[in-house]
Amino acid sequence: MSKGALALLVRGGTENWSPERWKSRFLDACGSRRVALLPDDTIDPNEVYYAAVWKPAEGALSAFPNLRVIFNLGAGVDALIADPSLPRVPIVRVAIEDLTSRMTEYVVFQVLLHHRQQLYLWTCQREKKWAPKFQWAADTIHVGIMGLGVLGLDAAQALKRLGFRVSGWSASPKDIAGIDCFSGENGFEPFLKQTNILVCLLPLTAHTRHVLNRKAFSMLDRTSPLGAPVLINAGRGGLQVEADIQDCLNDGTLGAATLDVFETEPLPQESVLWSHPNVVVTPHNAADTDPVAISKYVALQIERLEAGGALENIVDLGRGY
Ligand code: NDP
Ligand code: OXD
Repeated sequence: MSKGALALLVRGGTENWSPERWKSRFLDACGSRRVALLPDDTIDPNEVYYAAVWKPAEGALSAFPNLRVIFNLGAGVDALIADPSLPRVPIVRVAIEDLTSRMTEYVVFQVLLHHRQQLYLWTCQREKKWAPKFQWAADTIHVGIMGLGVLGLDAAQALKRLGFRVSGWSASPKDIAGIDCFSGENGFEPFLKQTNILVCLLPLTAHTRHVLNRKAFSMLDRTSPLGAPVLINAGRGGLQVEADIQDCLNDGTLGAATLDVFETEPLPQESVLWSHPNVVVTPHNAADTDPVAISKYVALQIERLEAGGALENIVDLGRGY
């Protein structure tokens, strides 16, 4: 009996999303199973049981009548599930140690960058100015993390270990040692009111779109040694209202921002965010997805499923994440 093939549909364009690189890793991980990088005229659509995808073209997956599982090659599924013709099969997203620790590195690095006044120090260095400033302790800063899922929780715990006061906001109530937990609409304002550095690790859904807006920024706490609050968004660009971020940086409602994700990616050349002195821009690679670790994760899930086991990290389409 045929093992069925795995079809790989990867929208490339950047070094870490090279389709050929993904194919080579999947060939290593999948043993004797056929791996076809689409478009591939030699593949019989009936033969495709599994698809591993990143931002496939709308409708591309409906070509496979025997599809059993769609593996999304990242943690966020917003782009994938926006396709109304998506086959009704389980969608599995990435939730693995490799990706989680990369995101935690990013969040810790960016929180420390703002906490340790690195933007100011870089300016001093460029001007050859020896001008130390008072440096406050970590426990005077309250970091608030939006999203206490796989990524948010790990980042929260790492920041807690560094001595920051940490709180989190999620859809459902949580009880996590050492972390002040808030949830739902009622928890939003009290969560923001005690936050000095706001870190967003939410998925993009109908409920979370544009949650990072002027109204939210105005509620952040301004009484810490940091003064004006800081925004760090590594979730999705659709979570933020960029015009509000720019205006709030300019009128002091926000002191600084680190943005890894944008309403339009790549960030357009004309965006003022590129050169704003208080903004750190990174090109959506807070937590690069590693083809070696992820192809192994997918191959293992297929093996387990075919041995009668259950899939892990299935997306709940009702919630949208
Ligand atoms: P999870 O699904 O594990 O966690 C999502 C968290 O968001 C949960 O705590 C959930 O609450 C919370 N949440 C969802 N909707 C709401 C809402 N309406 N109000 C309040 N809280 C809400 O996701 P991950 O942690 O794995 O990933 C989060 C996101 O990070 C991804 O969806 C992706 O967009 C982004 N990402 C970005 C990367 C980058 O390189 N920039 C890399 C990887 C991911 P609850 O726990 O109650 O369900
Ligand atoms: C992801 C991403 O969702 O890289 O994994 O953005």
